[in-house]
Amino acid sequence: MTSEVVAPVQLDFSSPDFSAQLDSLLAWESVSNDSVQEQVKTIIAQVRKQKDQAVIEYTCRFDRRHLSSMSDLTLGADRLQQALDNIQPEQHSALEAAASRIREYHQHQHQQQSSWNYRESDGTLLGQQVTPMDRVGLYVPGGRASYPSSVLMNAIPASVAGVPEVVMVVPAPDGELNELVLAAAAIAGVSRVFTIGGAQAVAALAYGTQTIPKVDKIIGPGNIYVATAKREVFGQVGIDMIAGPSEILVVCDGQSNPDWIAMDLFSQAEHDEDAQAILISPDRVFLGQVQKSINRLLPTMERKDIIATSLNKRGALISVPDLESACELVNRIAPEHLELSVEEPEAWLPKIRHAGAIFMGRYTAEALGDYCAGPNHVLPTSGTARFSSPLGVYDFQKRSSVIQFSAEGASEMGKVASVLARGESLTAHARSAEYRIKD
Ligand code: HSO
Ligand code: ZN
Repeated sequence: MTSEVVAPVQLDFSSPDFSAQLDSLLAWESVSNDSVQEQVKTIIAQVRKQKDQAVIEYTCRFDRRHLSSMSDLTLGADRLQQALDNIQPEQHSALEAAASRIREYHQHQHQQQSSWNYRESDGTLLGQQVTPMDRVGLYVPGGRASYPSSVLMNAIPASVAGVPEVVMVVPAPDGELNELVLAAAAIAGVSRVFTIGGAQAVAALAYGTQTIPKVDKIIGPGNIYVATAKREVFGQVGIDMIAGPSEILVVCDGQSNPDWIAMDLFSQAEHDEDAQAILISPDRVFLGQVQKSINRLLPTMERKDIIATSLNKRGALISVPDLESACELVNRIAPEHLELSVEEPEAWLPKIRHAGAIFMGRYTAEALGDYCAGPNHVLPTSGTARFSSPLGVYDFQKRSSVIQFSAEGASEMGKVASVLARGESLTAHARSAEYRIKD
């Protein structure tokens, strides 16, 4: 049992040790383990060889289920519809409300991703054609981190991108299913659900079995077995990023309600003992007030043990000389979620270069972004916002280059290609281009 005393480390931007302290605060080893990798490789090989039979056997073994055929693992459209009846009407309408905002946001994103082309003066046409993938597989974990909101966030962009089939897998340990997850799947337009999980589910989606269709890309979070399996099948199929623990970084000018800020830090700390919640402020008195709010509010929290462990292990209160240095620090940390709880967030926004999602102003709780603001809650973690972006419509599309030469264009460019091809000693290339040169 974790103690309820919470003391996130206190750091000072101006101290000479700060850089080293920051590095150790942010250090995060993405999980990888040789023995897990061996087991995962065996599971993948078995599923490739024995297909449905291997999936059934692993599911009986790992999820303690009694199954005779794949039909016991398959949920059709009527079972998903039934889940909508099984949940509270209030939950149903909240899921619908969230889904429609997520859909609308991603439709805007879709409009920015269209095909384009241009014509050169001799009639040559060049462009890019954007097309959706044919089929994607969504992995939904079982247990504590089985989030209906994540079903919406993963499946809706795929359907907005025009992917005709989204297949979902979700383990049902001991036969237990989460009705809210199934209801979210129904609302998000998931086509089929298989109640399987672990590396065997990833392998089945990557290679296909008699029953489970092979997909083009596997998305969605999972435990170390799932993450390892996704890495193993990458190349055979596309995968999304391997998510690390949740993170929140709050920059506050000291004028917000300290209870609000403490609860915002808790909101990500409660996900996971490895989650990271950091507050940066130029106001030392305010940092002390937030520490007091943390102490007072923590005992009221259902997940107080997880929050306490997370804040003690990876949390921090950082004092900075001014908001300018706060922004510099944000860019070094490149957090998954950034709250700019300051008077004029618009003035600071242009200074933020690296953050998965930016929550502007005192009213914009990060939690709203997790559920219903509209933008995606699948975001780059562990500093990867330096080079990657939120999950979006673009993750379910690919681009094809389109090239059409006019006779004249082919003649002109044939000369260029011919010279370059001969330089590479590729004569067939050269002659193919030369055929089209006009005399
Ligand atoms: N904050 C999580 C997503 C989530 N929150 C799901 C609540 N449910 C991503 O870091
Ligand atoms: Zn969250």
